Amino acid sequence: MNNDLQQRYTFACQLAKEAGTIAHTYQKKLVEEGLDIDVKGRQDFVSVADKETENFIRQQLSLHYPQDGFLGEESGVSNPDSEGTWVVDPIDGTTNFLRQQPMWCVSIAYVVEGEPVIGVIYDPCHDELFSALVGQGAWLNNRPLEVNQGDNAIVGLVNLGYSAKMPLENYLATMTRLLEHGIEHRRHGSAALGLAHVAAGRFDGYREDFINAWDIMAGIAILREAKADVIFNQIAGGYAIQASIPAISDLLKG
Ligand code: LIP
Repeated sequence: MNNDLQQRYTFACQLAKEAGTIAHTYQKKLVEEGLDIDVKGRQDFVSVADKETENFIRQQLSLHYPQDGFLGEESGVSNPDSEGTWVVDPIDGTTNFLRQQPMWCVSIAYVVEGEPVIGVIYDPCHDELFSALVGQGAWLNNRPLEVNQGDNAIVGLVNLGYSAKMPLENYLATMTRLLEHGIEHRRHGSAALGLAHVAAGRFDGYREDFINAWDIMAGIAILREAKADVIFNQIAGGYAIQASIPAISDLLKG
């Protein structure tokens, strides 16, 4: 294993936890102090917590890996021609965060030639670190993760994401097809955490038909190491993502 990658993985795991603590501190102060919130678009918000958490991550990565590229949801791209790029969502599930709900996380991925080789997702509300380094397995804290490979899986629960950038009919058709096959769904509003929960066996699958790189790259690395079926395609302006236990991959795809 490339020692540099191993060092980046270890660093990213610690960095995600430190960044998560910063964001969680903001959330805990929300009720007393409030937060300045900007509206980026329909159901798309950003607060000083997002910006400060991303600034911290970006500064630490720039200090320790100045030659690496960076793509952050709030601050954009730097060093785009570097060999590897850190792809970061400082708070994935921003709407939940701002409404003092727990379904949000810090997502950090290291991507080489368009493929995530390190994925780290930290949920500060539950102190859960989901992580993977290519070839080294997927982990939840110190527990190895692997999704159910059989066709005897107790299949029943899928996490769906929705973006208004895609026709509502697509989302409704997926929901209907699943329900017609007796499969329930939830919609938590954090793609990164939803993907991590598939790797942990809490959902049988995740699908979202338009999503950004910073929402999915860490989850893809983790799910591939957890032996899930992962399909992600670049589309105009973003990606489409699907990940599941093998038993329902075709049904989820439709
Ligand atoms: C969110 C995604 C979610 C999607 C939301 C939003 P954010 O990311 O994780 O899956 O449906 O529209 O993009 O904005 O909370 O970082």
